[in-house]
Amino acid sequence: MVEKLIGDGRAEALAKLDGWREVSGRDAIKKTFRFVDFNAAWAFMNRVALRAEKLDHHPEWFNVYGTVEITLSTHDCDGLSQRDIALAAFIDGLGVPS
Ligand code: H2B
Repeated sequence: MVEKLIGDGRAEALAKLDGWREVSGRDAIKKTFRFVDFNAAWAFMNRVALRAEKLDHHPEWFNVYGTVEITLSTHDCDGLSQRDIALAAFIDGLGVPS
């Protein structure tokens, strides 16, 4: 079972991320990315997808043309875990505009 992030550990983990917001009504974080066109958005999604497969941790996402909205949550603990933080940090590290 994956451990849910709570309390100080959760606050510390979230503080390391860039621009991710907590989703209201569920235990998840979300960030929106904007690209010049669909091609750029898809290239980004491909990079995230390859990492998600490697981590065995997958995003919930929504794409329209150059916009990609990503929601991260851990289904195995029905909330936020270190796995979400790791994937979010990887995505931040790609250095794309948000
Ligand atoms: N992704 C996310 N976001 N949460 C999970 O709990 C999860 C996952 N679990 N990807 C993984 C796959 C699990 O279902 C497999 C069996 O390891």
